[in-house]
Amino acid sequence: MKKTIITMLIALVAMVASAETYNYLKFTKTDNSTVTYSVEGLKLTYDNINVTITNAEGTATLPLAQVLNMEFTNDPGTTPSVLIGDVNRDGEVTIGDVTALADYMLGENAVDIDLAAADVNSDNDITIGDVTALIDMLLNSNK
Ligand SMILES: [Ca+2]
Ligand SMILES: [Ca+2]
Repeated sequence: MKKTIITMLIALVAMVASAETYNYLKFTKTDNSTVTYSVEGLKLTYDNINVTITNAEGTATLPLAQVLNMEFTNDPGTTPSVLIGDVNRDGEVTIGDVTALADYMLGENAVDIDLAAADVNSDNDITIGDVTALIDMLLNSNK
């Protein structure tokens, strides 16, 4: 079972994290995007659903189902380019993203959105202001 393997992998990485000399931990996601975290102060915890990565820079959570691979690296990687407004990660900004964001705001737990893309007005918070900004964006792009 894939989830079991991933869970074991995370346990293993968590175990060797302090012994390694690499600077970064890189996750490859099922959509082939990658996220890289500094190992400074790194701590990994996980449950049946998510892996939580805590380091000196903060805390991030990844759904286990999206984790394809993880490895240590000295390459900081490139910050994955986020298409602002593409809340549902389908590669374009459409009314579907407004719906996804609205569902998220309404607390629909099943909604998996790209929080970085959803912060349309760049205030580091997901609020109704982002819904408004997203709608403005759509209106201005004539979609
Ligand atoms: Ca979209
Ligand atoms: Ca915002």
